[in-house]
Amino acid sequence: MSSPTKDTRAHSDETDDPIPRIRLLSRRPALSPALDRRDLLKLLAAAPLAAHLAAHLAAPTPAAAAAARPALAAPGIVKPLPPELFTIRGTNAETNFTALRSTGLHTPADHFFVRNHTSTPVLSESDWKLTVWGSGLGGRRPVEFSYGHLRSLPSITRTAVVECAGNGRNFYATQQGETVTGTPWTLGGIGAARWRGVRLRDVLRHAGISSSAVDVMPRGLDDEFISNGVNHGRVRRPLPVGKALDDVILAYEMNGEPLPYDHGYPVRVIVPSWIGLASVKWLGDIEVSETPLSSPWTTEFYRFFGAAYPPGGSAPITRQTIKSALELPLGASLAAGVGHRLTGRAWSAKAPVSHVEISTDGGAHWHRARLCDTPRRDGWVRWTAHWHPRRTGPAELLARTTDRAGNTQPERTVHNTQGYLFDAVVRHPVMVV
Ligand SMILES: Nc1nc2c(c(=O)[nH]1)N[C@H]1C(S)=C(S)[C@@H](COP(=O)(O)O)O[C@H]1N2
Ligand SMILES: [Mo]
Repeated sequence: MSSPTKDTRAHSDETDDPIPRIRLLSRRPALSPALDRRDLLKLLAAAPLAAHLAAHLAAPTPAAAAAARPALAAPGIVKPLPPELFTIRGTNAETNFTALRSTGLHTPADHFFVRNHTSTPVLSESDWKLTVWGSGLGGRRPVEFSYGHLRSLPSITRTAVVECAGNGRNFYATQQGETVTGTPWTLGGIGAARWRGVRLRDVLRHAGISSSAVDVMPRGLDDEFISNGVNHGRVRRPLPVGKALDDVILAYEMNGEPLPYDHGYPVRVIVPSWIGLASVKWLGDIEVSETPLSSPWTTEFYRFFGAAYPPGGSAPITRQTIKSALELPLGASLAAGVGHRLTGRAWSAKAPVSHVEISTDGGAHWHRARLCDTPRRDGWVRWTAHWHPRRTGPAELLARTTDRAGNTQPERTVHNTQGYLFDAVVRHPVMVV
């Protein structure tokens, strides 16, 4: 979502890169277009390299892409994307918020949104290793961790949401009449899961992080990200040591299962409360530095640019913000004269949710929703509210979250050109019939 145009075939040149990875076999003869991607995946299930290739073949030609079934329309995503669960947005898949209605506090992996800059690499844990390197190791040589070594370290398990910085971006246009660039997510660029893994802190201490280290930069093993002809390299973004040594996890399980391919198998970073980009998937290496680090993801993307911000943009965005969402399609029809149980979710990256208010008359009157879960840091709460519409015609349903630090959703979000961190109350249109 960093840029509206992406080269979905982006991949690296065969440079003398010290870090082993599985690459796109781009010079293979073309496979029969009659063979669809699902057949291919089935056929090649036992061969990870070939499956990786298959994952890149979702849309070999525009004609084939047009003919593809909607469930297969996201190039580079491995898992099935049934249209009732997902809306495809370029290389990404947004969870339909309505589909969360039947799920609990943890989003099942098959419902979890996917945000890919390029495409999912199908890696294997036996070939995988993590390299920790850089000037922040006090002169020590790079240290490698195998998957087995990582799994032998003490583990922790915790619930955290992963939410894209662009979640809600579409409402800058539809609700505020403003132009922004990037993937037009509605509110489904978020999911919550139980992550199990090792503390980044433990890995950094094993590697011998020195007291002069200031920044730590995890990097993914997926293809280099090329946008508008510019190669930005592999997805990476620095974390200050304070955050890296605090609550960051190198996760290998999601909801009690090994990570799915699309969510970072075999190991991903989880950075609680920060924008999803920081939670680097398919982790390959971590640079530890005694001088500050940057990447295109902290200089060009994931900063606020626009009239309200300095000419060079704001500081890099770190934390996510506060939101609420209804588990109801935008534009849903509801019968007049009967009671409806409205359901939704509320979350804040800054503090546990305190309360949620609902307005069914466009914001004139508000009443409290009932919270169904104990609010916790870095998670979300489910809520319900009752509505008995009497008059037919269009209506707007509003839900407004307030957290325990006193943050509440504003009526309008200050514009930024890339449409990050939309936090305003969403005016959810419905039709009473
Ligand atoms: N290596 C790598 N890590 C990545 C990305 C990516 O494209 N490549 N996308 C990031 C972004 S922008 C988000 S919002 C989250 C999405 O995580 P998910 O796909 O598991 O939902 O992963 C982040 N980690
Ligand atoms: Mo994101």
